[in-house]
Amino acid sequence: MKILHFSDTHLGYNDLEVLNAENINQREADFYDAFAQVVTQIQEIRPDYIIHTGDLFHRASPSNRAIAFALEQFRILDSLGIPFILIAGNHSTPRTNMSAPILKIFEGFENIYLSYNQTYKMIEFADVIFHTLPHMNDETQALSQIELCEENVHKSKKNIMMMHCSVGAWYLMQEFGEWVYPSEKEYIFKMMDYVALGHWHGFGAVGKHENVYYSGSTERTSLGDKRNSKGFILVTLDGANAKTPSLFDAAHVEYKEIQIRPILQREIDCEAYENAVEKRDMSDTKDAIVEVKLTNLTALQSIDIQNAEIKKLFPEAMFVSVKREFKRSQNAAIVDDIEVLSLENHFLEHIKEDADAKEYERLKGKIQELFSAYEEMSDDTL
Ligand SMILES: [Mn+2]
Repeated sequence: MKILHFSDTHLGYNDLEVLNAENINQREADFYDAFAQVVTQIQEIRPDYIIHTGDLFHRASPSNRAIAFALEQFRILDSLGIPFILIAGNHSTPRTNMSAPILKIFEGFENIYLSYNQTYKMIEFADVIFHTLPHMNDETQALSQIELCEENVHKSKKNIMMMHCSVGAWYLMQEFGEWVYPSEKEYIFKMMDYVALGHWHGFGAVGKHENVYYSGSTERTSLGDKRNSKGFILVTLDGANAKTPSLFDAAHVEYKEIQIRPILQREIDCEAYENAVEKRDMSDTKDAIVEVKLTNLTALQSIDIQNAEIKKLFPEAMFVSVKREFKRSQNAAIVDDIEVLSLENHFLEHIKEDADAKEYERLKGKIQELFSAYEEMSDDTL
């Protein structure tokens, strides 16, 4: 059995005030493109089931363009004759009952199954049960809904759990109304063949669990997300479970990348500004989002060097953002402002002193990942 899992497509998201040739916000178009790439892959792979774990749209009330795009893509998916199961995430759940859930518009498609009513819903097929727990505004209800899920596990079929939440506090996105899955209920994961998660925007397995995965988002919803790899999961479950129901067969999980606009980081050392400008690395910057960090700035230089001037240094980039990092010896108030930026390097330097080269390399990757996760969390607002 092959299940294609994707999530957090955030249709309708827009950013950076750059328009494309069709006068559509370029980043908004990027999100449509990412979604369409997954649909193309679905047409090639032809999985047995398709699942989406929330935040289909960026907002609870998306724009007409986002809705029209989604309907067009859903028509393609529906025509494949493959069951497509979707749950609501925090972004697509209205916060009051004044507004209807947007996923309702997909009711009536033959092969599309929806879960948006803020309660547990079991979606059952001949060989598999999808246990869906969509986003719930009222967290006090969650426990009873999880217990319902637990009662409905049937060992004669495959059991797939679908949620949009943070498992533990680690995967919080610092957004309004996020839901943290209660840790005392994590034992349920062992009763499942696969647990499909949405909310966290990076791909990965969750902690000690072998069968619990975030597929990640299909694009980045903030410049704080430095990941250049986005995609979806293809899960393969074999048929052994029915014969040996007491044994848990680890799901075979494959991560498939899509092509997204790269985000690149470049540094210009202002201690030798002219030289650094001359020697700047322009490779691969065509159509990329380029984040230029001006380092060792003095207060005077900072006034002199205009962002527009820096942007001109990377003329082929789709967008250039400029970050300023001041010389250490400068005014403490200025240093405070850029604390997040320099803390990472400061920390790396500290590690370098204490670790041997090999260990440093290993830790460096980990530290950069943690810092980018931190930055994403602090940047990612509704
Ligand atoms: Mn999301």
